[in-house]
Amino acid sequence: MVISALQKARYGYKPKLPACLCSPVCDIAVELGAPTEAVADQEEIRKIFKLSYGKPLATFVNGKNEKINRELKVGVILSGGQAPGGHNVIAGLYDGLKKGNPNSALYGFRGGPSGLIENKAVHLDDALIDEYRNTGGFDIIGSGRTKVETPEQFAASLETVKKLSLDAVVIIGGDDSNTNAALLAEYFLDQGSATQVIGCPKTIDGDLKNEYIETSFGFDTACKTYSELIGNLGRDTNSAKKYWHFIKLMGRAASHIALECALQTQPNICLISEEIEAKGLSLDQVIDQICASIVRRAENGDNFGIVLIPEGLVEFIPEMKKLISEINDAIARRESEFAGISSFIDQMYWFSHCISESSYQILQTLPPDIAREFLMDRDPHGNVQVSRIETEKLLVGMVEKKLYALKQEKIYRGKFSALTHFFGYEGRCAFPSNFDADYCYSLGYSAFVLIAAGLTGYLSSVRNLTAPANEWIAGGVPLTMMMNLEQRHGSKKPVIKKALVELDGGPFRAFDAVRDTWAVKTSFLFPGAIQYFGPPEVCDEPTKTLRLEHLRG
Ligand code: FBP
Repeated sequence: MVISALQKARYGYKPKLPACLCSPVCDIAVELGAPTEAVADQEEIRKIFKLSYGKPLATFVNGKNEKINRELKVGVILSGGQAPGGHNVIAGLYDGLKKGNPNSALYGFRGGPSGLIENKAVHLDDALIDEYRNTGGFDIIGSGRTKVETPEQFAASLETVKKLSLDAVVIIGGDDSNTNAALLAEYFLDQGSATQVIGCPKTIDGDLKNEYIETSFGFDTACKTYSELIGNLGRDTNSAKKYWHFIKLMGRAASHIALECALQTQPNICLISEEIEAKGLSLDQVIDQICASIVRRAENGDNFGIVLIPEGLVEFIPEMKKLISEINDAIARRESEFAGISSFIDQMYWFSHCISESSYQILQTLPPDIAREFLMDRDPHGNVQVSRIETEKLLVGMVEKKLYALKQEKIYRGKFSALTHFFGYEGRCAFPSNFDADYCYSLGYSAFVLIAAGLTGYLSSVRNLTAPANEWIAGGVPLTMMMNLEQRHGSKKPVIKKALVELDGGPFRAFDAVRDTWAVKTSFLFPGAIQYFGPPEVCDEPTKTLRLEHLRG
């Protein structure tokens, strides 16, 4: 195999672990706290998770652990979108298992949850694990978005774990995948199976977090990668002074990525979906905001700038949200009928009868290419695929129209030339930053300790993340503790609560305090590429989001 010089150098990187996990495994004890409750809808959640509800928090401490050396067989799944550090979760889990007992075995399920359902297991050994240490991507076993939801899929998953005699399954995924992990843990218990289920918090979107999960892995590296690119564009446009760059950033519903990148690069404008929803702003009002900055900068002779747009924006603008939800409902209600309509014109005609008049009018006023993107297939969770809607192009088109009108009124005298970008896939498989490499390895190692302790229905948790790694606190959080009921596909379902940007939170307040200045005055920062070797203040610094959230705590 031919590898790059950086890949070779990263093989030699030894991820840092919390002090409690550096001891020999027989000296890592598990301390259990008091029983826990779900964040909301406790009675309903308790009824759904009869056997796994309300488990105590687990914290690892120094002390004797006699159970940790038993031989274990574990299966691991990478679920959902790629996030830098996934390979290190698997490496940490593997190393923990082998330290516990050299005869323990780890199997990877290929292609995500479908690998568990269809028993596509691959035995992971030293040679394979070593090939992927500290590298980005999920290619060691692949990932997928299949949801374990039908009785047949649950039964097939049980069949697989029985066939492989697995002691545990580790699911590395986001909020939906870990909701699935909780349901699977409950199902196994209900079926009298001893197979445990442990989750690990993954997603570049950064929306799987709470008091005990300070961040999901991958957010750090992805934001630093996008910020490098945004900084480069900032410097380019500050040199040539002729383009406005409209940059859409991944993140699905939450605007955490856009906000973190704004804090790292200081663009002229960063839209925050959660704020737009809270203020009930229409699309026209959002355009007015962008144009206000363009006009003011043009008055200073600055006909260039940077605009950051969160991927999920359209779902937070009231009239667009209504449109999307009506489209979703119409498709869900008459799925097979809709699937039979192939041409865009016929689809539009179909919707003219299936959604409200006001929503249909909006759909009609969208440029045809964008309207087509609104009608594309939903993901397996029934969500619109926001990564495929070119919001950045929609905004540029509307801004051009508005500026033309302002020119007629002699309010705007500048020159507007825009370029659009979408940064998402570019950051999901980057070499994990030192932070993500260390965090992920610790999460995987902690998953092993939770399994050895016989726990099920837990999410691996590593906290105190703004401190040096040896001061991190490791343990596990019961999955039911993070749940509430939400409307999904027409009925209330237990789900892990998604963490959106909090408008009274440290990161947003820090941004709010300076954004008016950035809107007019060029204030770009150029963070540069992620550094893997060098002083800790350059290589190990966590995200600004994490620092600012900790300040509040
Ligand atoms: P996860 O929530 O599964 O981690 O995926 C996040 C994400 O990268 C979003 O930011 C984006 O909207 C979506 O995945 C894209 O999905 P796909 O990889 O299926 O195109």
